[in-house]
Amino acid sequence: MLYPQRNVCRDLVDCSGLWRFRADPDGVGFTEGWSTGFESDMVCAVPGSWNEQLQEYGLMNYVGGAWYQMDIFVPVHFAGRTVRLRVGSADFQAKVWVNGTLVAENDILSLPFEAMVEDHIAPGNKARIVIWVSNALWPDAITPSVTLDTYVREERIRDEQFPATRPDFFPFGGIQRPVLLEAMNAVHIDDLTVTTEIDGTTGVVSAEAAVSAPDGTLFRVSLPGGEVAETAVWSGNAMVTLRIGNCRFWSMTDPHLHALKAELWQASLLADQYELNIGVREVKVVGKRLYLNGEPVFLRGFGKHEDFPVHGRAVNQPLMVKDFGLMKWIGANSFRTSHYPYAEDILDYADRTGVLVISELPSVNLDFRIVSDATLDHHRRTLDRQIARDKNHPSVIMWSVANEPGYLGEAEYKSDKTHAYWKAVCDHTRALDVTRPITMANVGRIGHDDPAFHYVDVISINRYYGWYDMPGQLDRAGARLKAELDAIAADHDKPIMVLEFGADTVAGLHSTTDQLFTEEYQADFIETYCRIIEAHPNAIGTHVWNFADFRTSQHHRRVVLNLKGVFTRTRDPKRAAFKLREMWAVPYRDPAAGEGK
Ligand code: BDP
Repeated sequence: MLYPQRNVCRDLVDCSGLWRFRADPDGVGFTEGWSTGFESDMVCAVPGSWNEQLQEYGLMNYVGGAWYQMDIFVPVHFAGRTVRLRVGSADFQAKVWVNGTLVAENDILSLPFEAMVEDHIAPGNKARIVIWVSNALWPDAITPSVTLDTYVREERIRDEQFPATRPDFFPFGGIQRPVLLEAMNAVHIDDLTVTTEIDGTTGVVSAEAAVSAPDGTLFRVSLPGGEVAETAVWSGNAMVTLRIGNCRFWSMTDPHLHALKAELWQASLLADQYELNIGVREVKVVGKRLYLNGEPVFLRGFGKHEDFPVHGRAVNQPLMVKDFGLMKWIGANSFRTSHYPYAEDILDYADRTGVLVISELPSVNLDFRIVSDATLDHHRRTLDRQIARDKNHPSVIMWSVANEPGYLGEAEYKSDKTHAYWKAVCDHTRALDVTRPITMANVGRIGHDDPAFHYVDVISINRYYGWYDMPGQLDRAGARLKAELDAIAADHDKPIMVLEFGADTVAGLHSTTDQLFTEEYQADFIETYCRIIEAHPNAIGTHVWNFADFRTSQHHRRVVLNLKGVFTRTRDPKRAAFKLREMWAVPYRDPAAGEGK
């Protein structure tokens, strides 16, 4: 899935801006024909979440459908060309009409979708784009819905969150990434898959294309160093391999990108061109270690969120640049896109800056009492889309296929059905991408005999001893954490990653003794975990929960925000940030490395 671009063969129109907006809690828009256009005084900025933006219009906690409309001028030179409409994300479900014709429907969370629209537009005129978006989830989604009834039925009324959501982050709604119109020739590259290998000092780059082009069209790939390879298209496909001598490999310290140029030629006519920044690197799990270009790596970093005042979950480039600056300042080398795929801008920037990314699917708190074939189908289709979108990023080193399934500790989780589910999900992931390891974030309530551990390459656990359990008692918490790491290591010869651990902290609250919510406690909590994890021979990383405070649904255990950030929501450092900076200035030392000396 290629991000639209502007070059000698392609052009694009960015439809960002103020779209006409209308909430539709009762779904009347469908019967009243809003898909051809509707009246409203209200606007919503795209990209943007509607919640904080339209708080004063009653939209803060709104869960349901809403309509967006924009009349966009289609340039004259789009005439006679193939035109692709691409919605970067519209959470969580959407339908799109162009000049009254339904062109796309989407139920894949937080990922792009597209439609070819040249038959529905008249270049030189405006085109009306209408998008219906709903931030309501459904029971079979890979992040299942909950309602007030769920809490009542389960006799957990004190767990009710408003808006009702199981995940511990706000269900922001809206068109949160750009809407783009891209023009290209009828003969064009639909997709490119680039994989890289290291052969001594040589970089081996394979570029495989899916194309709309007749057999015999020339597919040509070149690199800035002068390497070129070409082949004839056959049956909509083409593949070439290039070798880069004395290659500068992509790494954390030298994130070198090569601007790969893929082209389609019909005789002497250039029909299409696409430029892709690639990094030559190899990721592998061998035994209990993770390797980048043959060197073991220890991941130090965070689970994050796309979350900021007013913008909500929308792509926010100044914030992105700031966050990467803070990660560099603190000494982090990696983050996880908890708990959904992030905007492409963020992955591009990670490619440029050498930050490693665990790319997580938008699957949170799967409930194995209600998981169905439809859930597995949704999981597989999401994998298809996410891997199609993110496969060419050198920064993406691992897929996390879910966060905290079995969250309620339901008995159904430890069953053959769950084994079959994770086997199917991991098999599907490997069928799509053999070049990256797979992980999944296990929840404390399921403990360390999680069926998924048998199918993933890296075992990941989220743990909160010293917070939800054993509050204020870091000695007990640390002993428990160590015992659990040992128990997992005894059962599985695989790397272990601690993907979440953290403590809510009110910036400015202090205490001389261990006290929840204080800055000192958060710093001590994180230090205790980091020391235990780094000393464990199976551990390959610590990701603190969370990088910054973030908005949640309303619940008595959250003071507007989840306060586990080491930075506040507006990015001021808490004491733990300085503690991490001090600890992460000291290089990781592999406890197994000294053995036998
Ligand atoms: C974990 C979840 C994460 C929460 C965190 C917490 O994966 O989304 O925000 O706990 O409780 O269970 O802070």
